[in-house]
Amino acid sequence: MAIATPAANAAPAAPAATHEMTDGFHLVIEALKLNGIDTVFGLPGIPITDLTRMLQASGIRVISFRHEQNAGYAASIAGFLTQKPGICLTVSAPGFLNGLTALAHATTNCFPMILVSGSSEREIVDLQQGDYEEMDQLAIAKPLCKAAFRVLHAEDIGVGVARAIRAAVSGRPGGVYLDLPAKLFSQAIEAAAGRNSLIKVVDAAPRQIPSQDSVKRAVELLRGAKKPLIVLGKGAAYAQADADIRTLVEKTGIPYLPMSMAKGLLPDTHEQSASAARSFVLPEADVVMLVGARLNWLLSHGKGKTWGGKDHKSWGGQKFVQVDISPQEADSNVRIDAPVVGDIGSCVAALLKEIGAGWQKPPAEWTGAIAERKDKNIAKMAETLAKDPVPMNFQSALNVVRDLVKANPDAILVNEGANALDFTRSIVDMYKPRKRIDVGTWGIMGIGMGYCVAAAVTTKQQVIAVEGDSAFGFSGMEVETICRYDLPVCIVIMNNNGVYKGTDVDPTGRDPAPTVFVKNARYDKIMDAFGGVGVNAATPAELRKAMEEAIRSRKPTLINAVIDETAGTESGRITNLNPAAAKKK
Ligand code: ADP
Ligand code: TZD
Ligand code: MG
Repeated sequence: MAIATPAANAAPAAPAATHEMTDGFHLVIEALKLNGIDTVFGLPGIPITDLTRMLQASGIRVISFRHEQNAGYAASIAGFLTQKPGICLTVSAPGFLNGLTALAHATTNCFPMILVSGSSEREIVDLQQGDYEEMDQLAIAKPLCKAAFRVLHAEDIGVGVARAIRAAVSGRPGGVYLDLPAKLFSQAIEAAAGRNSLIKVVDAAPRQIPSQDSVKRAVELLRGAKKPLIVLGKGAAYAQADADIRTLVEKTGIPYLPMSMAKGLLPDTHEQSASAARSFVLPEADVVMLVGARLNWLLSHGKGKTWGGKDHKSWGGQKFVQVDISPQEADSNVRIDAPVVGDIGSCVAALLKEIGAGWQKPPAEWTGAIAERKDKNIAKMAETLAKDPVPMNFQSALNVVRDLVKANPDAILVNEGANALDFTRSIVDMYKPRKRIDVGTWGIMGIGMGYCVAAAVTTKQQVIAVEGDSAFGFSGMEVETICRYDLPVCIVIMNNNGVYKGTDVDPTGRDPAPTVFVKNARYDKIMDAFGGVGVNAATPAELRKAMEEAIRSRKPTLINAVIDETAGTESGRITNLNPAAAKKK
C-alpha cells in the first residue's frame, strides 16, 4: 500500500491492501492545490500540526503566525488583494475563536476568506462530555460568516472545499467556515476514489450582468444631473476593473471621491478627485453614483448634515445610483433611485456602452466650484506640511511618508490607529489601485502586522505600515513573523504615548489613565530581539533616512517616530461618535 502523495509524517502503515490508499490529510491538500490555493496562513497544534507540515512539503506556502487573529487578518486581506479566498488554518476551540474575529471582519468587509479549523470529536462534543478543546464550532461560526460547512467523511472533502470556495468568492464575497474534525484527517480511502471525489471549481465567481433597464435608468439620471458625483468604494478596488473605472470617470468628467481603500484606483492627484473638497461635494451634489461603496456610517448613512439634510435624520436632496453585486444593498439607508446590480466589471462596461459618444461633461460651475475649494484646501495643507515643529507632529512625520510613497508607488501602505489613520489617509496620496489597506468597515485595530505579512507574501512588493502606537500593540508580536520570513516591511509607529494622545491623567492620582502608555517607549528595540532593524526617529530627517534605507535594503524595519503627545484628538475624525454623558459631574 502507498499513500498517493509523498509527504513527511505520512499516516502509520496500514495492513497490506491490494489498492493504493489515501487519507484525509492528503485529500485536503490536493483539493486546495487543485483550486489554485498556493498559500495558507495559520498556527499549528492538535489536530492540524501534520497538516501544516504536509502542506509545506506539498509546495503550498505555509505562513505560521504567533496568534490566529493575525493569521486570519492576513487571510482576509490576501482575499481582497488576489480575489482568491485567503485561507486561515487554526486548531480547535481557542485557536478557532482567535481566528473568528478575522472571519467576521472578512464577512463585514466583503473579503473572500476561508477559516479552516480542526475540531474535536463529534460524538464527545455533541454529548458535551468534555473533550480536549471541546466546542461546537460550526454553530458558533454560522452567524458570523457567509456560509459554514463541516466535512465528516474523507470522500466529501472535495465537495466541502469546493462549496467553501464558491461561497467565499461568488456574489458578494465574504468569510466562510470549514470545520474539519480530527478524525477526518486519518480516514483512509482508496486513492482512485479520493482523486475522483475532488472538484476543480469552474467559474467560481461568475460574472453577473446588470439588466439593460437598470443601466439605462442610471445613465439617464446621470445625464440629467447638474452636480453629479461618483463615490468609489473598496468593492470597486476589489473588482479589478481598473481601466474601465478610470475610463468611466474620465469620459463622463464627473468628479469622484475615493473611499479609503479605493484611494489610488485613480491617482489621488487626478484633477477630478474631489477628496480635498469632500465636505463641499457631499451636501451639494444632486446625483451620486456609488460604485462598490455602501451608505454605512463611513458615508453618514447617506443623510444628515453631511449630505445637506436639516438634521441628523433628514435626507439631503440627492438622487442615488448604486452599482453593487448585492441586490439587497439598495435602500438600506436612503432611497436608491437607480440600483445597478451586477459585478462591477460588467456594470461599468455596460454603463460605458450606454453612455456612448458625445457625453456632455458636467457644468463648469460645478467642477469649477470644486476646483476652487480643492485648491484652497491643498494650499492650506501644503503650508501645514512645510512646518517643522519640535517635537514632530503627525503632519511633519507624514510629510516624509507622503514623499516616500510617491517615490515608491508600488509599495503597499498598511494603516491603522485613530489620528495615525486619519492624518495618513488625508496626507499620503496613493497612485495605484489596491495599494492602501486599512481598518476597513469596522475601524478595527489589530489588522496591522497580519496585513503586512499577507501584502508582502502575496504581492512581493515593499510594504510600509503607518501604525498608531496603540494600534501596533494589537499585533506587535508578529514582527517576529516578519523577521522570520524576512519580509520587506517597514513599520512606522506614530508614537504619541497613547490612545489618541498621551496626556490623560487619572483624576484620583492612583493609576495611569486608561488611554496612556509608558512614556517615551522605544518600540524600535523590539526589532533587536529578532534580528530586524530598529530605528528611533525624533525628526523628519531621521525618519526619512530610516525609511529610505528600509526600502533600499528591503530589510524588516521598525521605526519609532516620536510624535508630540499632545498632537492627537479624541477618536481622530470621529469624535462625534463618542456618547456624551447626560449627567454632568
Ligand atoms: P467602502 O468601505 O470602501 O465604502 P464597502 O465595503 O462599504 O466599501 O462596500 C463595498 C461594496 O462593494 C459592497 O456592498 C459589496 O457588495 C460590493 N462589491 C464587492 N465586490 C464587488 C464586485 N466584484 N462587484 C460589485 N460589487 C462588489
Ligand atoms: N479595539 C479594537 C479591536 N478596535 C478598535 N477600534 C478599538 C479597540 C478602539 N480604538 C479605536 O477606534 S482607535 C484606537 C482604539 C483603541 C487606538 C488609537 O490610538 P493609536 O492612534 O495610538 O493607535 P493615535 O494616533 O494615538 O490616535
Ligand atoms: Mg497613539
